[in-house]
Amino acid sequence: MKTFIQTAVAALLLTGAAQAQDYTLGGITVTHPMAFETAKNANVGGGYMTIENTTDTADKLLEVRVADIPRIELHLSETDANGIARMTKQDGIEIPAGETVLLQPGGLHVMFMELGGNAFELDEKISATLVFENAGEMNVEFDVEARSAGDHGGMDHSKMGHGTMKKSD
Ligand SMILES: [Cu+2]
Repeated sequence: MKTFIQTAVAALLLTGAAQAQDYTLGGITVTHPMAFETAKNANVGGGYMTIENTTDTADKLLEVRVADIPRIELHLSETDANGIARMTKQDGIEIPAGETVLLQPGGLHVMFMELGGNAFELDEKISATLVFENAGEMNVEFDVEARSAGDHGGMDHSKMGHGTMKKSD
């Protein structure tokens, strides 16, 4: 039966992988870039993905570009001992050799800013270019997905004043 179970598990893994879009450039693989739908009047939205570096050289995500969004930053969300969440602007996101880095709610994320009323709508796709120091420029599409209960640990960017943001530089 072992063979049967292994086959079944492999089939499940393949099915799961097929649902999320993967992008590969050089030794960098980006899995499931996504953003949550935003409120109509929201000015900012968060972007998330998994980035794997299969090479033996460190790489770095330097910036994210989207044609219609004038300002996009890379942020780290952290919650201090008093439960106050803060976002710090990052000077790129390091992707160490052979490692996988998660951009996820409550941690590292792409911050789409100055949306100016162009809300992210459910099932929309946002065409973006990820710029890596070594791998170069990778075109991806962020899937806009519904906010879920499991997302409550994430920061509600639409309510968060950027006055609490500290710049690391
Ligand atoms: Cu942010």
